[in-house]
Amino acid sequence: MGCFSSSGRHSISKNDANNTPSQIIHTKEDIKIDASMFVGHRNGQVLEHYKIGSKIGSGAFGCVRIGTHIITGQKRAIKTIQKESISADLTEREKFFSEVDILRKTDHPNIVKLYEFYEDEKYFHIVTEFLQGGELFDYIIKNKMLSERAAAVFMKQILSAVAYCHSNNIVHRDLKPENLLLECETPQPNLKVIDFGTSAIFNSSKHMTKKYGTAYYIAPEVLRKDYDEKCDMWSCGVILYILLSGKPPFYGRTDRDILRMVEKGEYSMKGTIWSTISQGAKQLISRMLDYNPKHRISATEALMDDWLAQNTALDSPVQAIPLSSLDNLKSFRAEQNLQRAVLTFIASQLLHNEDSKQLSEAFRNLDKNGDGKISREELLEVYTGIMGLEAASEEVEKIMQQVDVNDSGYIDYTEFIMATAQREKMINQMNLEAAFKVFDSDESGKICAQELKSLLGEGGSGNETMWIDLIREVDMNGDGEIDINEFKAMMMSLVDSHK
Ligand code: 3AM
Repeated sequence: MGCFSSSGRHSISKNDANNTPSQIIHTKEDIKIDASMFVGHRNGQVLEHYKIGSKIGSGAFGCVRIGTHIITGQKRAIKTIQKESISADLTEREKFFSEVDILRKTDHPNIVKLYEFYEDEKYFHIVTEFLQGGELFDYIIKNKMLSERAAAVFMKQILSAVAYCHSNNIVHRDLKPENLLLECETPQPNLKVIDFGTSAIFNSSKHMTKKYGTAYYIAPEVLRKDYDEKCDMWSCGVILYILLSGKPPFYGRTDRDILRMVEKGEYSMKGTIWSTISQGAKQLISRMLDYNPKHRISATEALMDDWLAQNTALDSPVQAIPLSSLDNLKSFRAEQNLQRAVLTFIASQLLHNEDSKQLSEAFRNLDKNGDGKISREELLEVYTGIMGLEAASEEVEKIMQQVDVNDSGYIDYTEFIMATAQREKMINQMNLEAAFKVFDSDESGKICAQELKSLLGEGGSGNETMWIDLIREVDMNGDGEIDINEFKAMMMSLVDSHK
């Protein structure tokens, strides 16, 4: 790419540089900063950035290994696919790229996070977060069946991911316990949906016709090759049935036998196990396993189901949101667009899962309707519990103005983490150096306007002068570029102002 030199057409004179940086202000409407901007922008070989460890699993596509991120020491899952193996097979190739494209667009606490994407001569590598708690499938086998409360907590997380996907026109098409991984091995672990290889962007006015899925979980209309996103809700119904009873609703000795049962859509909730299960749980299952997808419950509706709500209610809702995270949300300030961009990068790519675990819980508790994003109304509900309505409304507007950096009208997951994580955990030498390397994509040791444009340019209207102005905000020595010291000074001022 190459930076413009300080004597080039975009050079900035010393006089310009003497202007106080705060005189040039571009609003966040000019530059919409989004976590997805940082996925895939990597130079070099995967081995330059990761120490490759043991194999976690394999499939027709290739294999998944644990990789240790050299800079941060974080463990991540690296799925490697031999180019040759998918070059001839169009479907496999499509599946592979659709997974990358779709994961890039998602930002949700119950969807596996995509970090990076590498391509070298022989291989593609997809780097995602490493979920060390294993598959929900193994958890069910170990626990035989779950209490209604535990099943409801898992189901709410699955539905939240599904509601988020559907509201973004994404259909998963292969939801099953093997594709639901646990973050860690605690008694009630956080769950994440993986494997978006068969997912697709759907068009609500046009039905899908390709048959994807796994026998036990596939919806009858998928077998008829005429379906919409509600097929995911059928799979959710099967999963809930299994969580509560330990057995699948449609079964048989072979796939063919199972599919015959699915086609009929007949299942039973009678017998000893089911006699101990509440009416509310059974009702939700039958609304998810409604044979007619038009009448079948949607993910948003299911999240409001009484049984689900009662079994996932917090004992003390206000306490469940740590006041410190609310305080941080209120006091979040990053005046410069570049500061917001660097914080978004650190929050989405460098923060350790353990550091954001509590915040992730706080996010879920604030997200009352469980759709994976926080609305003005949800924020207002919390703040009116602490202060008067007028003050609360004012506060919420301020928060939205500062924290909603991609201007979506909601606080997305990464935005919440960015605003509420401890500044010291986010802004430290190691993270700043790692962030600088990504912004300085040509590795010249300086960030120039062109590099900012190609990294952040996707979401904004972005005229040429805007990128130069962004540099100017931070460029202390007036050479038209940002060096590591200027970069660090810009970010460290956020730590100082936060104290
Ligand atoms: O081969 P098995 O079924 O044991 O669970 C996934 C599967 O395991 C695991 O890799 C295998 C092939 O998909 N896997 C996939 N993504 C993962 C992740 N992000 C993962 N394990 C941990 N973290």
